[in-house]
Amino acid sequence: QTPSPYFYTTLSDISTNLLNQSKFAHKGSFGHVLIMAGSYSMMGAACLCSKASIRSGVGLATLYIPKCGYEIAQTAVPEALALTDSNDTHLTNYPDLNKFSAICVGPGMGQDTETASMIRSLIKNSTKPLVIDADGLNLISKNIDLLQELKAPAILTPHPGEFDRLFGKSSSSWEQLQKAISMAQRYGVIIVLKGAYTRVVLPNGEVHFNSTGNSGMATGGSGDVLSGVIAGLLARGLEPKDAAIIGVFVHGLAGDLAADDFGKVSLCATDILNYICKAFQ
Ligand code: NPW
Ligand code: AMP
Ligand code: MG
Repeated sequence: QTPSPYFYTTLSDISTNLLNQSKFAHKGSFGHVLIMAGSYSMMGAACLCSKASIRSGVGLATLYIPKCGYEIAQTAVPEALALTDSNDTHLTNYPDLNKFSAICVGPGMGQDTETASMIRSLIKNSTKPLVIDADGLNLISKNIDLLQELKAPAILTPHPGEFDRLFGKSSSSWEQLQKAISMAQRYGVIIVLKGAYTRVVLPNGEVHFNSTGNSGMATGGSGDVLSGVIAGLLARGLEPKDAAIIGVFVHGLAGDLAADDFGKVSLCATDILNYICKAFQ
């Protein structure tokens, strides 16, 4: 009998050993994440994402943003280093990737054609593990076989609308899930199909349904926080599978703890961010 490929992630599945903090640790022990995000009018996404990576225990975070975002980033996320692109309003390039241990690309990035060529080049050249979210996914959807050119492990974090843009519309959420399984296998990527019971789909066909999270999280910026959490864990050195499953679980738990205090109606993405620490505890 073939074992079921379906799993349900609960607290007992989360290995806290993976989050050990050695007494002798220094910030170099916990990786350096590069967050490539933001554009004119969507700097909030870049700030939420980078702050979430820091709350998830990464040693250092560098936020790569268009020039218009420099003062915003330095003020809103003083913990992050800020590096600017040569362009004022959107990203056209990426920095030297050598010193980074993982990269998150896409939140609030916009869909300019120059940003599209930047992401094509990033996908073909990065040997560092990638989290691809939001406009990173929207840009790839115009040329899906780019995923065949990935050199590094990648975690894609689409909401159902982004998933449809990437892989075409499905007639039901079951059909969408089956498509996610075959796409994860075809391209050798992890697909985090977001929503209630977010499904983490692995290239080996396993699907891990998440047990945490609530409808209060259906609010702008929630997903930008999630991609930051996963990227922070990835940069810390977790395997992509663990970063995705634990990241999704912790993000949902932060949302649940925030909803306990503030209620689902008023919950906002900053609340999720501020409860990541309680969730890790
Ligand atoms: P509908 O509404 O149901 O018809 P978009 P976005 C669908 C940035 N942000 N189930 C939905 O369909 C992001 O990072 C910046 C089913 C609609 O068609 C991105 O870069 C913020 N369908 C950029 O904005 C805060 C679903 O998808 C479409 C679905 C655009 O991202 C906000 C909407 O999605 C935001 O994060 C679901 N669960 N969810 C900032 N403060 O800087 C969505 N859809 O067009 O991809 O827009 O997700 O807002
Ligand atoms: P995004 O659409 O990219 O901002 O992502 C939304 C985030 O909020 C994802 O992590 C979703 O899983 C989460 N979310 C949205 N709606 C719900 C819901 N009804 N139940 C649980 N989580 C949700
Ligand atoms: Mg999003």
